[in-house]
Amino acid sequence: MKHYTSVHDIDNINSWIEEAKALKANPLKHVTLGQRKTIGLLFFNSSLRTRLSTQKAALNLGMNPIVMNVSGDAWGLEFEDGTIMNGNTAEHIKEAAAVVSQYCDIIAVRAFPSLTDKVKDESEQVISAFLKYASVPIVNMESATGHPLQALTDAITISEHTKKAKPKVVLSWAPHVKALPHAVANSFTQAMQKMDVEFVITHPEGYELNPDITGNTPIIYNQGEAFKNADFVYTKNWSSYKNYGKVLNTDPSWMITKEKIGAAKFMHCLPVRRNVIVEDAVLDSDSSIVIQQANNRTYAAQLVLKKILEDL
Ligand code: SN0
Repeated sequence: MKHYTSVHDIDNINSWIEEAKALKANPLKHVTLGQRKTIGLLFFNSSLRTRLSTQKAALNLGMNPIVMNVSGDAWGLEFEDGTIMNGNTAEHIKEAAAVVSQYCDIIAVRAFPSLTDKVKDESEQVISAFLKYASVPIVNMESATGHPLQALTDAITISEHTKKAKPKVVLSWAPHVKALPHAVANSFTQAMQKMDVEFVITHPEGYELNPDITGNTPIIYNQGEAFKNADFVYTKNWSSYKNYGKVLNTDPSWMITKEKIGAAKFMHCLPVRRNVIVEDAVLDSDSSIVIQQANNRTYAAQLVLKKILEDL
């Protein structure tokens, strides 16, 4: 594999899940594959799981990770072509990506959307510029519209925890005080569409995700109805897509409670706001598999890096 920027780069999700489970069973099996290879992790935004699990994955493959908080520590980067750079940006992505490519065999990038400029966000300005100007493989560690490492993790976790051949999986919106990206929900939707699951989405009206992504997936505006016979309730807040980046609703009746989810397992990519997105009683019970889910971040990343290293 050359790059991993979207769920569409997963050619066969079932075989990827099995490969990831094998890595989890024997994480150091390929510890010489990445020897003397460097991965650069570039963060334009905060991270806990992605930053640590991707380093852990690289170390399990014998790679050397180097990490930078680009927005805090690097020069202000310019992404527009032909600009007179007499403002706040000191370095163009053309030079930056070319330079970092000389230090790294793989570059992984996290860059969230503006949530103010839909056209710019959908153009995936940052990840596209790295794809264009870097000369090494690029891994998406959450971009404006997708979080494919998280989605692969989620697919692995559902496969590990399901008791049925075809479980019912519900993606539920939940309230949040801030405007959050669509990336996790988008990639989760794309992953579930590739898996053999009964998949439905529930959210208040006005919170429809990009219809090009949801496609034929059923959208049920009544959360209780959507949760009937659910095996997995995957929860995430996102801001409005139609009324781009706006918080239309913080209705606490959409919060996930123990009563609502019944016997279903609770999943969330984390970080999660307790008693806003989900009540303590869920997170502090066996219904929650968020910790096990986060552990799988390492093996999802390790599988992706392994596939890239094998094609270097
Ligand atoms: C990010 C998001 O895309 O929603 C990252 C998730 C992996 N989440 C947040 O920004 C949460 C911030 C907050 O204040 O709760």
